[in-house]
Amino acid sequence: MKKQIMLLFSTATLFAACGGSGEKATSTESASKDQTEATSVATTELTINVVGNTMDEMSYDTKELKVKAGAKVKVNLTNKATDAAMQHNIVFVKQGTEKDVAMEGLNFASTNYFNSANVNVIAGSAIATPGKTVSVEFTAPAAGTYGFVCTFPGHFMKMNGVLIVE
Ligand SMILES: [Cu+2]
Repeated sequence: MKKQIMLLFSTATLFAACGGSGEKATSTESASKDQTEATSVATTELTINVVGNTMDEMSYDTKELKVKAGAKVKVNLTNKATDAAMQHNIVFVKQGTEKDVAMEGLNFASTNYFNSANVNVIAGSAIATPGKTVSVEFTAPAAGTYGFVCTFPGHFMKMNGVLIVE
């Protein structure tokens, strides 16, 4: 009996370990994209959290991010949820295309629910599972107002905001 329980436990641990490492690979991938060119220019680092544990509650803790045009930007997104169903990302887009990018993203589950080749997409992060932080790095575009959105299925309506480039 004891042996059986131990076996179950180690299987569960294995599962958890698999999930964790798979995810890490994705976020490292997106983070390393701009790493080579980020050496000379200082990076503007911003933090944004997702709060809430249900589809009703879920929300970015800020609706507005501000950066300077041409700046190297690193945005760290932390998912504060504890419910496993709460999975989020942050995708920066041309303002007004949040819904389109999110809807198209339904067909891009394997690339974090967005199409990075879409001309309206500036940059996007990996999916952050509960308790995790993911990062996305990009060069701020020309001055203006842009949007950001979570493209995880069903989230774009509640999870969006603006990126102001000065
Ligand atoms: Cu979300």
